[in-house]
Amino acid sequence: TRARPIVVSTWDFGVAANQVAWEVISRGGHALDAVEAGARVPEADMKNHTVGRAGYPDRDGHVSLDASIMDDQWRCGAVAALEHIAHPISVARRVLEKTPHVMLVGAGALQFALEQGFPREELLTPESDAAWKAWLKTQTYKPIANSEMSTYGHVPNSKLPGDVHNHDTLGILALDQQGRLSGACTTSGMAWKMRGRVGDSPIIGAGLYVDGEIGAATSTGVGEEVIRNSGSFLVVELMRQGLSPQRACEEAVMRIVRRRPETAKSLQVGFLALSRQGAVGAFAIQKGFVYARCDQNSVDQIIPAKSAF
Ligand code: SD4
Repeated sequence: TRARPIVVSTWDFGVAANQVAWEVISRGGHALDAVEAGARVPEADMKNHTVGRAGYPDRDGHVSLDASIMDDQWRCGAVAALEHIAHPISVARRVLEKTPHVMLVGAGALQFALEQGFPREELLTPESDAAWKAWLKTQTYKPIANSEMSTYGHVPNSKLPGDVHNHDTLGILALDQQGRLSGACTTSGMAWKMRGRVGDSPIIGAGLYVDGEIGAATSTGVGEEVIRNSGSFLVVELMRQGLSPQRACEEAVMRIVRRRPETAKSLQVGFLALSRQGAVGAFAIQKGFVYARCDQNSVDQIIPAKSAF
């Protein structure tokens, strides 16, 4: 039996990623190709300061990118703290395909990318450079919840263009016509992070997890909290125990809220999940998390997620 294909991804800018992923799915392509193609869209977007090229740098001015990709056969690849390569998701895919490893980081990841023929580029745009220099004046590291207009990776109260858009990490999950699931996650991480900081996005089980028998999950928000609760793995495991994708996302979020109530009040974490059967769930700590959905009946849909607060 043919599955009903679907693509979902985090945030409103997931719409553009879904369109490209859907093209792959609708011509009978593999979900893994779909999520990679989708993730490349925000990576190339010069207005998106939280993914790929034009991502905001760390506090020392280095743009350092994290990404992971996984299919339904337990095949996965990831890169962390990768510099000078505009499409970390495609490097993660090469790690999956061409190496005996799952994750490459820093200088080694860059070396591998260059060997694989990816061009070395300057990813810090004049706009991001200006935002970083503005940040250097105060140097306060305080991620603002997305509901405040200025979202993660954005300068609070900044007048710089692009800073009011709700742009964040892209997590994208797809179910193709053959019923194959895959997921991808790509980010420049928290703006003004310490050099060498790695978030949840490239960590299999934290920012992304896919189990072909059950479903897939991905996350956005403050990665430290997601690593702490092995968030995406937790969501999928809860689904294995019989929870719907929606209930699984709720439980994973509420575990953070219950364990660290004071911390949770002021930060955002959101999960997005897709079951093997094509059911979708999403939940976040704070209001403001939305996801984009594309299937045969609905394209370019943006759906607000429910939240704990
Ligand atoms: C990280 N989860 O590096 C990413 C960033 C993000 O909302 O999603 N921000 O922690």
